[in-house]
Amino acid sequence: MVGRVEKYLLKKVRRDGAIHMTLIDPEKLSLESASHIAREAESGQTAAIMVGGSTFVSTPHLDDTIRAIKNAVSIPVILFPNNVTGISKYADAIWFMSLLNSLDPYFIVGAQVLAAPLIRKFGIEAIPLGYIIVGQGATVGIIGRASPIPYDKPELAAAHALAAQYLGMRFVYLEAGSGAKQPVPNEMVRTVRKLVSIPLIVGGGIKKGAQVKEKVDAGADVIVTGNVVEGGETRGKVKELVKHVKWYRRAMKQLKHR
Ligand code: 1GP
Repeated sequence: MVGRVEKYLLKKVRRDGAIHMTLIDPEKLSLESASHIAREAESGQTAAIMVGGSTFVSTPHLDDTIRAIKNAVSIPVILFPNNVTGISKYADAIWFMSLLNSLDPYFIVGAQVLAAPLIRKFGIEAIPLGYIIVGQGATVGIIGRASPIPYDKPELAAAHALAAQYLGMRFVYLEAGSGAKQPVPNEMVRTVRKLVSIPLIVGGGIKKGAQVKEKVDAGADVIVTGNVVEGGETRGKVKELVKHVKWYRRAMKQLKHR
């Protein structure tokens, strides 16, 4: 069943062409910084706040972080868990994700089995997501025991994404890893876009508006940034990224009206 947060995201993607989401890593930030960044990101027009990190965070700290963010913003707060410890009852939704190119069944379905009853008990909206790690894979690749898809194998990424769609997942995420030196290549985004019709999320190492524009032009529906907005001046940075997210839609509209 498609829940409230998912409906909101789909509607926004349809309306704006593509959207931006801000990732907040509770491992790195105090409660004050997390809520400050979320507030600034919301006023910069990010569509939702994702909360999660690649390594361990205590559940009480995660709970406190989500509550602080919820108090600061009215946009949805979506969990982006790396394990069962990444669940908080205070969140609006959770990416119910399977790391499709993990070598360890725990990250494909094991953690999900442990998490499912808890998610039901807490009444958190679950949004099914196929998660694919590409390139160097960064910390998440190591923790998730992934066999990352090389940057020059877009057809492999597309095969994974198509498998996600055929398995009934409603979103697919191409992840270069937080702080990746090189984001997911445009060619890979383009190849995946040609094959799959579910919304495509792209993240990892994206810092500049020009990169956002390229990914959206190649077919990304959702751009996720984390690191770049953590260093201060969040509002201005998010505004710039969002401007480029919306660029494509505007350009298409202008073409239509000619
Ligand atoms: C990581 O894709 C996200 O899961 C965001 O990456 O922190 O590099 O923006 P960055």
